[in-house]
This record gives sequence, C-alpha cells and structure tokens, in this order.
Amino acid sequence: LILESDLRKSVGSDQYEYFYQPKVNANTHTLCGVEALLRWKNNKGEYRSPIDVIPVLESSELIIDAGRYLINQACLQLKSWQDKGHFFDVAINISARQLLEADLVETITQAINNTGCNPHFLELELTESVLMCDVNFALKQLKSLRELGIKIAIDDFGTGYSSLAYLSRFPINILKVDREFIKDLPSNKDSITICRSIIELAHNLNLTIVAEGVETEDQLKFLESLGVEELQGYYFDKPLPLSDFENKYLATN
Ligand code: G
Ligand code: G
Ligand code: MN
Ligand code: NA
Repeated sequence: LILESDLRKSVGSDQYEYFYQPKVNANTHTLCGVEALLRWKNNKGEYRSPIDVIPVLESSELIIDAGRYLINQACLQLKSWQDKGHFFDVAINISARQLLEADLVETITQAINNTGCNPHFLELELTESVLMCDVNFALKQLKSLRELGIKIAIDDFGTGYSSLAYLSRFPINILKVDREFIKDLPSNKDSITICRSIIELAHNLNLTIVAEGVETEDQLKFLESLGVEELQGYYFDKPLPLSDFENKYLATN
C-alpha cells in the first residue's frame, strides 16, 4: 500500500527518481533518446512502480506538485547532458489529469526557462485517450506546447480509443507503436498487417515511428525492413538508473 501522505512528504526529495530507457536509431543502432520513467522509493529504499504511484498522486491534487517537480527534474537532467555535449531527446510521460491542468504550459515554460535546457530535445508522451478526453482543450494545450519547441509523441498507439482524424488535426511529431503489436512479430500475420498499416499511415502524415517493446533480433530486423525510425525495448535495455545509463551510454573513455 502506498500512502498519499508518504508521497506528499517526499515531493522534492530523491525518493522521486527517474530511470532512463534508451531509444536507438534504427539505421545506426546508436542512442537517439531516452524515456524518463518514474521510480518512487519508499522509506525502506524499495522502488515502487508508477503504475501504483501515479493513481495515488492523481486521486489528490498532489499530481500537480509532484508533476511540476518531475518536469523540472527532467529539464535539469536534459540541461546537464546538453552542457556535457550530449544531444539526444528526453521524453516524459504526461497523464490525462496533467494535460487537462490549465497551468501545464506555464509549468513547462518555467522548467525550460529555469534550467536553460534546449526545448527542441524535450518530448512529451501522451496516450490517445488523453487527447480524446477533451479534444478542444487538448488541441489548445498541444498547440501551445509545440510553440515552445518541444515534441509531442502518442504513446501506446493503437490500444486506446481513437479517431484517425485527430492524427492530422493534432500537432503530433511521433507515434509509438504499442508493444502489443510488436510482441508477436514477425510470425503473426495480423501483427504484421497492423504494424505495416500504422507505419504507412504515420509516414504519410510525416510522423516519426518508434517501435516499443522490441525484445528480439527477429522483431528488430522486421521492424527495420518496415522503415521504422526508432526502436525501444528490452532487446536494447530496460529502464536504467541514471548512473548505469550514463556509464553504459555516455562514458567517453
Ligand atoms: O516504467 P513502467 O513500466 O513502470 O511504467 C509504467 C507506466 O507508468 C507507463 O505507462 C508510463 O507511461 C507511466 N509513467 C512512468 N513514469 C511516469 C511519470 O513520470 N509520469 C506519468 N504521468 N506517468 C509515468
Ligand atoms: O506506457 P509506456 O510505454 O510509457 O510504458 C513504458 C514501460 O514499458 C517501461 O517503463 C517498461 O517497464 C516497459 N517496457 C519497456 N520496454 C519493454 C519491453 O521490451 N518489454 C516489456 N514487456 N516491457 C517493456
Ligand atoms: Mn511512455
Ligand atoms: Na508506451
């Protein structure tokens, strides 16, 4: 059980930590981005999953303060990597509750200004259902966010309630194909058809495709043959603590 009071007390402390999962370029297999994923540590130092933590934050207004802290942390980390000459995208996940909060744009603007990070390398991951909650307000938010120079990705694409019309209506840059469609590649005919169709659609709309949940070399080869731009999944790495990520991907010697 995760107590709201424990989450509240620890906002702004190192109990809120990001792990980083690499994304690689499909042609070069080199690092092109990371997804920052929350890991909350309880008083005993045990990590708790965001699947358990986020709903507790969202059941109160705590998601606003915790979200603001996390967004600022992501921008601080981005700035720190940029200062060291490492330029790759940093993606953070934004929930429906967060997107529908009127001051999200202000929160992100302040995080960018406070930290001095280059926002062209900042990416927000939103699910389809988030956008469909309140289409007009979501559209307004996304336009403002795009004006800051940041990129918008649709996470878990293909699993939510969605209308294909919104794909061209919303200012989106990236589609992340849900691992549900990746897991049975390359043998399952339906998965092949769905992946092919999503990729063709996305390319016709000038969107970058990220395949998520890539676990095998066969999946990787097949996705590359379909023209996917970026790959993410356990085949490359799981989400890593900061120091492990830096040692493995950014060590200069
Ligand atoms: O990393 P993991 O598999 O435990 O992530 C589980 C879910 O939690 C994912 O759907 C992810 O998008 C979400 N998530 C991870 N970190 C954050 C975060 O910082 N904020 C929000 N809103 N969701 C997150
Ligand atoms: O919903 P979202 O895509 O944000 O969830 C991200 C989470 O998916 C990561 O935190 C991680 O725990 C999980 N994940 C990432 N890559 C893989 C993978 O290759 N296989 C499986 N089963 N899960 C993955
Ligand atoms: Mn995600
Ligand atoms: Na996802």
